[in-house]
Amino acid sequence: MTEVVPADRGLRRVIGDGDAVVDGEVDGLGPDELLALYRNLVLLRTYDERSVVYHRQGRIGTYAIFWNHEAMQAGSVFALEERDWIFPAYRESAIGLLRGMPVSTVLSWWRGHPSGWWDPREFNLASICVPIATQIPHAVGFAWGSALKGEDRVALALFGDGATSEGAFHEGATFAGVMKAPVVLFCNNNQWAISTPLSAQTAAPTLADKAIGYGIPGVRVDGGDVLAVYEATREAVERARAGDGPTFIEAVTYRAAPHATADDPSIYIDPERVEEERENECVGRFERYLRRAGVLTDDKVEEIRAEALELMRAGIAEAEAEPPADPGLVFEHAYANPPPSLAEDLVELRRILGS
Ligand SMILES: Cc1ncc(C[n+]2csc(CCOP(=O)(O)OP(=O)(O)O)c2C)c(N)n1
Ligand SMILES: [Mg+2]
Repeated sequence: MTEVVPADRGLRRVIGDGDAVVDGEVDGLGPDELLALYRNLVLLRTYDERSVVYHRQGRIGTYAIFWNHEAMQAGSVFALEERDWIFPAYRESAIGLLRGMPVSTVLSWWRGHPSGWWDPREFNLASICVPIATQIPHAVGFAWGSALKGEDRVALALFGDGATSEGAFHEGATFAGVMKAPVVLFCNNNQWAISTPLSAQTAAPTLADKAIGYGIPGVRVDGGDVLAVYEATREAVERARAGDGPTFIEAVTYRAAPHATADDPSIYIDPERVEEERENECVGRFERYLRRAGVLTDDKVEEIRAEALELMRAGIAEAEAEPPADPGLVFEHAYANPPPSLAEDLVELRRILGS
């Protein structure tokens, strides 16, 4: 039975505001799990903030900032088992850190270095998709294939609001619904696709409404509330594991940083709305919740932040210690039978690089 939360109903939330809106609790999450979740949020936040600095210092290339997306990433992954697979987009480039991937690997990816490539089977993490929505049919096909093989695996596909306008989303969601693939379609609705606002993206009242057309449940959560994200994903994972098929989750947030380091949002975005979002950003919200619950102290915050910073320092040092890649790699994997002009291009590239 399809259930969609109507547009006029509030988003699902667990974290209160420390005032009139009281804090909720999530079954099964004790102090240890809550702290583990906080650690994951801080790791992602630290990665993101340091990466913007590294970009400005010319140490990594163009970077897709995910500031304030951490709750959606950490919350959804926390609901998975290790054997479940993640299919990320560029906005989730550092999600592998939550699976024990070294920081240097992710940084190397952004440095365009081959040491940033990984074997997806090592972390049950597919490679990052930059073409919008292409990871969705990958995730659905993987999930269906796993089910056919009798494996107990769920796939989590992460994508943006803009991705829901792509053919690949439609194809993946249709297929997932019909085949009852054990997949979670997780949409981070940050209300922008570079400079295209949500209002120009769709006439649907909510993105979760789209789920009706695929015959799958659509749920809406506050994307800045890590506990609501976790709980909604856990339910979706349980449905998938029980053989009840996919769920579409729309996590609503608002992009509080530029699309990427190459973008200037000041010419199209509403600065007051950004300010509002930044004040209520997701890591601080969870931190205040944990303090109210008596789970987090100043010392613990310091320790967790220092640990994450140290990981970043070591990670960038390791990435920068990699010997430069052979420029021939740029050409090697593009053609089975390369046209002769490419050989000339490579000679020219080697001349310029002095390699
Ligand atoms: C197939 C395809 N078309 C266009 C682009 C160019 N492009 C890069 S990011 C982006 C916006 C995507 O927005 P959304 O899906 O909301 O994700 P967000 O960046 O907000 O996380 C576009 C159109 C692309 N990468 N792939
Ligand atoms: Mg978006």
